[in-house]
Amino acid sequence: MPEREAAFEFLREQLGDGGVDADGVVAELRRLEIETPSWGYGNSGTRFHVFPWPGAARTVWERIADAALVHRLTGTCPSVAIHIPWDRVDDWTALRGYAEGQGVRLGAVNPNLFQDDVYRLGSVCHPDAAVRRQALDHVLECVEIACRIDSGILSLWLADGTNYPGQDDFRGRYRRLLESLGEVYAALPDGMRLLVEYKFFEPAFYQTDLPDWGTALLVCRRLGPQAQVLVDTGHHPQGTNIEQIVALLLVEGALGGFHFNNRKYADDDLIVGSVEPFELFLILNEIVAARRDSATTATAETIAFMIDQAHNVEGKIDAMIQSVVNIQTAYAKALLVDRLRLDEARRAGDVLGAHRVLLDAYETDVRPLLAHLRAQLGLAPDPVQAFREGGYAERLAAERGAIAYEPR
Ligand code: PSV
Ligand code: MN
Ligand code: MN
Repeated sequence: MPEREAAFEFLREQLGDGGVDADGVVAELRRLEIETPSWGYGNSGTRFHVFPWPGAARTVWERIADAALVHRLTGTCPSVAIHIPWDRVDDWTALRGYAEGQGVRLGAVNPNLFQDDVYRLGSVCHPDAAVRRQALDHVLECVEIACRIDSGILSLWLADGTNYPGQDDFRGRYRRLLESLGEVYAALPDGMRLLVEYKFFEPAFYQTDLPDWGTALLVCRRLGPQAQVLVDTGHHPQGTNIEQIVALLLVEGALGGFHFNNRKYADDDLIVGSVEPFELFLILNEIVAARRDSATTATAETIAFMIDQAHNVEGKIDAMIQSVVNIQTAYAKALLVDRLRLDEARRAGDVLGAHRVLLDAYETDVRPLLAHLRAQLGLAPDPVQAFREGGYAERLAAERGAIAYEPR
């Protein structure tokens, strides 16, 4: 028996002693799907500089090809989110066909309401009705694109807000927000979801129109059940308890999806789980718990797991694979939590006993489980190593060169 399988057998036995069915965990891991973002494959940077990365994707076709490579190496990323206009093409059937030929499908459609000069004072909250109209027409075009590519998700992030007290009227902006999104909602076909993303800061630094999960939830409540909240892990103040937000949104049936990344950088450029893997585990633990609770299973089962990263000083594909592996790892650990023991400890008031149940799962080395899953899928046990040793980066660098490319 190869060493890898022996490690899995050993772990299977160990987990079995604790009442955990390792094969069941592997089967659940197999169902996990993570969407990667087209914009994470091109060059990007800070407002100070964009460092060109040799081989970074330069066109939408290359971005899709790179997402497909990530899927081939990980087996868990069958779809790729697109951003309009960065990924706009004349022939959507052709792009869709190309993606499918590469083994992936087009996923969430992200409108862009922040890069045009007219948006200086906002987009759908702008004081001028003509600008709001332009913004809405763009979002409505994205709904149409989503229909053409058969995507079920429109994910919306607004850069709207103000920089100075007195600059605009809070009540007026909120009403404009509701009215605008009401028009978007009315255009959604059955089965399409509008995911409303919040961010507590930037690019407007005094006031943000969708600053937090509470405001996003209020808006979704006004709109209807096809509108849900999108939690971008990078969009919170440092001390925020994101797993609690996740739990509350699950109970409210309002958790639509995630944009995974690391908030250490303030926004979204670092690899998810690279700095706070325990937090990622705790977030996924809430999801697993909600899946086991009949009152929340339905919502928990439809959560869109999406990565929202744009890498500055590192290789794009390598970084994306590491992000995927970090999510898989945290999810595998969340699946190991002994929920019966946790419940008992909680009921007995055993504060630290309950905490230790989580630590037991978190401290388990799940690499043999993941390697076993990949072997089932016919993949290399370590996708990062497979990418690094497969000559992909060198081949792409030779083909594409190092041209600074900014999609804007
Ligand atoms: C800006 O903060 C942002 O990172 C949001 O998280 C969006 O989801 C993303 O850009 C793509 O528009
Ligand atoms: Mn995001
Ligand atoms: Mn962001």
